[in-house]
Amino acid sequence: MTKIVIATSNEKKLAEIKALLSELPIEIVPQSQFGIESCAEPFNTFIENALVKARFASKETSFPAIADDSGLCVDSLDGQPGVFSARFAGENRNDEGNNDKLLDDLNNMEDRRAHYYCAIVFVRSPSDPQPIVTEGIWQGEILKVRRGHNGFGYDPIFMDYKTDQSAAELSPELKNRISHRGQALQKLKQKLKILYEEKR
Ligand code: ITT
Repeated sequence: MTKIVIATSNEKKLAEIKALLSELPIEIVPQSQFGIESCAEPFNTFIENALVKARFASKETSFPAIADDSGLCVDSLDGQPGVFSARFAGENRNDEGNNDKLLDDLNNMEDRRAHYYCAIVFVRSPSDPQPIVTEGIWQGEILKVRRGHNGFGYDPIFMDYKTDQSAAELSPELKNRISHRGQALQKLKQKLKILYEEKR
């Protein structure tokens, strides 16, 4: 079975990715198994950062790699925290602090619309001239107080428009069906199926 490295250090993300790609005839290996450190994410766009993470993991392991770069974009903050979502409250990643900062920044604000965005990149090798790129967007708004205990990151304060529940109130299965990451991974899954199942 083909091995594919998942280029993330975020265990919660890894679990979501694994769940969605479980039916494919591939062996999913987290980059932690190779002792890989996170690489820098210096770009202003999610797609560029996902590409750099995927290439780095593929280079370090010599296997194909999948990376996710994602974040929360708030309309009234001109799309912030965006690519800085993981480090919104400072360099030390901290979901609690990030949520507190966002709630403070939106204090008394009427317009609380926001969306999660996810770019997924798959590379066959570090120099793959044809990376597969997919994306997903999840619309909602920022709550005034935390709700729910599932998920990670901004999930307790992100309300999904379709269910009127916070992302942290959704079951992991439902979140994966409708989320930005779920949408991007379902598209990737279709493309990987063609690559690994139908190739002669
Ligand atoms: P890797 O780079 O190692 O994959 P990371 O968590 O640093 O892990 P990103 O740079 O892509 O990943 O930052 C994503 C951040 O966006 C994440 O830490 C959360 O703060 C937020 N985020 C993305 N998807 C989310 C989700 O499904 N639920 C909640 N927050 C999410």
